[in-house]
Amino acid sequence: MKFKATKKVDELVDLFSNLRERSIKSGEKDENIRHEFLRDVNFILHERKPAVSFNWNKIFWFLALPTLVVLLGFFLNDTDSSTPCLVDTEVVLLHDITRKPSDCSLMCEGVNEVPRISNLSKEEFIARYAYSGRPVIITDAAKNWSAVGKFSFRFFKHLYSKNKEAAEENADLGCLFFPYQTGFDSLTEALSMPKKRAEWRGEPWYIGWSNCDPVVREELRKYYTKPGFLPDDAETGDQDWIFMGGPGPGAPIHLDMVQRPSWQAQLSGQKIWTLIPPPECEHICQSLHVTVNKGDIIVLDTNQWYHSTKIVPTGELSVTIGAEYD
Ligand SMILES: O=C(O)CCC(=O)C(=O)O
Ligand SMILES: [Fe+2]
Repeated sequence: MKFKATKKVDELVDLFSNLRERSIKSGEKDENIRHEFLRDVNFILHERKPAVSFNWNKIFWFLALPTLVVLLGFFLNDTDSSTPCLVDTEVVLLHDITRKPSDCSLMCEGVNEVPRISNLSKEEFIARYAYSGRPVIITDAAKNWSAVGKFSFRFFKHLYSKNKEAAEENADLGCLFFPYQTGFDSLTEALSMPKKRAEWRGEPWYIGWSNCDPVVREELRKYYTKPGFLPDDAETGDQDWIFMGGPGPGAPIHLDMVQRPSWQAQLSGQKIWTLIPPPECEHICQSLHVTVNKGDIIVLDTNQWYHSTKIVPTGELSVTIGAEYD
């Protein structure tokens, strides 16, 4: 029995490896292959079907599918450590295929661009955007924050040199570091890059991290306030998310594992976002591209929209701060 299962997994691994090789040969990027793979699995699982009554078939798939996914992830991660994996971790894949399907008519039906609105009132924000999943840009909403122009590579280097432990990743607390294509092991290492590189006269870089250190949080919040369009009783999360880097690719396409929508303020530079609806909404919703300018705030449910970013060459680093809200 064990042998049979292993053989099946081997066959699946061969199948996916061949597919991947063929796609790479035909000019596809590895990142897109992973994305398409996850979206296809998603589509199969989230496609709305008439309710099926309780039966053994359903129970079998309920038990077998997560097992298969875990086995597949394990084998793909383990078979050959010299080639990049199709599936990074079983957790990401499991999250992607077990997430709650989106309400497409609420989040994206009829949306063909991300609206840019100035002076958005709390009432309009609550009625149209806050909890619908519809993305929006509130222009100039962060323009008067002193964080604009203040938050920079030098600012963060100084801040974390005074709070060394805060720069260490702690996944249990949710303090994460995203090196993207840089290969940095930690925020400490990233903030120690040579001055020349930091000033964008060396190898390109883009990084992101979340802060959950109370001292750092208090310091950061001296320079910004809760965005004015958020409902009075809305809590903005304790965790600040910061993304920073120069022209070129930002975050690759992904879906987050957060439960709440987020806002992100562009404090310096300019960033282009690509938003892709989840597969179950593809038939009625479309992908969107939008540019966020310095001083603007984008509101997005990163748990429902697949998203990627690209930094525009403006002569300034892109620096953003954001948080979830409820
Ligand atoms: O700002 C970026 O480049 C990516 C941000 C992101 O992925 C997020 O806020 O969920
Ligand atoms: Fe994200």
